[in-house]
Amino acid sequence: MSEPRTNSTRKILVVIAIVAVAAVAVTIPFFVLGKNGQSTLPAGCVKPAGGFLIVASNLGFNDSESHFDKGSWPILNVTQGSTVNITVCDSGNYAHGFQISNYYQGSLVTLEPGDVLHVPAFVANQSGNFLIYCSIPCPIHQFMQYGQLRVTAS
Ligand SMILES: [Cu+2]
Repeated sequence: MSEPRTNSTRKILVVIAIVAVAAVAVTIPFFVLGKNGQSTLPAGCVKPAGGFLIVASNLGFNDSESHFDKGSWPILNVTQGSTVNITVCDSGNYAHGFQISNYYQGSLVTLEPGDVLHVPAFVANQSGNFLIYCSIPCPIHQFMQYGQLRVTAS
């Protein structure tokens, strides 16, 4: 008489174990995302009107690590002669440099975690593709070397 009861208890335990494993599997990515700084942006980390927002997280510039094998990222498209506004924020755990070949290289700009950088507005007077990259050593440096400002000739 006691055997069926034991079997149903076992079934219930198996179901509980499956539910527990599933709950942990669903929850883990949220902790990982939190660690990567994706859930909270620094105060003032806002896309400028008509401009671009670049978030430097532990996953690169705008998650460039996940685009690493697909080519340049991030890509900022503008027309020659237009004024370019870019805000860069550091939502991750590492300091980064921020440079744009030809357009924003005057000084070595370093972003500390939590920093928000408003790149001084500039006019894209020269057409072509210009590299956007991190200019100081950091743990994810290789994923922050292939951004592009693409200036289309007017
Ligand atoms: Cu770097």
